[in-house]
Amino acid sequence: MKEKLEAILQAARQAAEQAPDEKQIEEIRVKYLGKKGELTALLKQMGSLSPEERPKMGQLVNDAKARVEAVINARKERLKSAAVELKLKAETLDITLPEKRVNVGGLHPLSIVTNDLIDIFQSMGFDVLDGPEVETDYYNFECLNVPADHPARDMQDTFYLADKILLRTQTSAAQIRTMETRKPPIRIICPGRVFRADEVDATHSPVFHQLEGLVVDKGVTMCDLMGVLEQFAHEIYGEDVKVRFRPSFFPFTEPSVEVDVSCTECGGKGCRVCKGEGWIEILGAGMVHPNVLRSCGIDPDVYTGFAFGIGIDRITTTRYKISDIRLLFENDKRFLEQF
Ligand code: 2NM
Repeated sequence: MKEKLEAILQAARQAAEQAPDEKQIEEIRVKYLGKKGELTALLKQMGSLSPEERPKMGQLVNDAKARVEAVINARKERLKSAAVELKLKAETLDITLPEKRVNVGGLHPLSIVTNDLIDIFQSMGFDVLDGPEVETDYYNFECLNVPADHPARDMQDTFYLADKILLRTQTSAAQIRTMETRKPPIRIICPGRVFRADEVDATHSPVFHQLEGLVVDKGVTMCDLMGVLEQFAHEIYGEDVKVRFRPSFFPFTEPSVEVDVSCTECGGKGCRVCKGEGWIEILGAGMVHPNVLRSCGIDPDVYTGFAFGIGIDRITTTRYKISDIRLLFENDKRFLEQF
């Protein structure tokens, strides 16, 4: 019986050590240690032994079972870690591979310029606001001191949606709404889309973009207007440009000015871009008309203010030397990918 035990032990150990995978090691376990296994069978044969031999032999068989079990478990562990290693090897990432190019898109040139303008005015303490694109005649014209017979009110120039309902022709309406609800000091800018029934050509579009600004407080003067706008012109076009204020007229400001910078193309000598003038107009501005303040419930004897309007499309086309404003609205990827 002892020899038989030795032989089984030897065979089990060898089989376990050579088992190629987890399935076969399980089969070996059943073959030797299972209920009908060879070692279990040996235990059952102990009845034929003498009472003195029985415990000794029992001890030997149980030792053998434990040893076979240990060999099997060790082999199981090794097979398991070998499988994990194999899996890891198969899933290895080659981090030296060049990455797949992802097309992430970018900002529209108008958005780039608008963001730059917002940065400049925010750094001077202005809040950014917006308002509805569909406006009433009251907020778009009446409040702004634009008389009923003014040409801007003509159907030819303004998109009317219904009686006294229109697409805003300037962002001033948003500023009027702010003056009605906020108490001075007010320092705001309103960037946004505006609409005019213009004929489309290289410099005109029925949809364009404006950034209007408004400052209202006690003691605000023309000097403040000039200081802020000169600072703005230098930030957007550089310290070297010259800035010029020309008298002008707007119904909502008095006095009114237009602001020019020395031509960014020729430096002021006169060229195709400035049409030989040496100057490029960049914005309109003025001291807010007392009628406008009054219609917003602000006492013009206590408060004064200045306002300005900047054409964002114009700044964008001059900055990037875009020859036709229509390029800004066609969404041609070949154009947009250049920014
Ligand atoms: C311009 C020129 C001058 C302007 C006026 C106002 C308001 F709401 F305060 F009355 N906002 N913007 C203004 C003044 C706009 O655009 C060329």
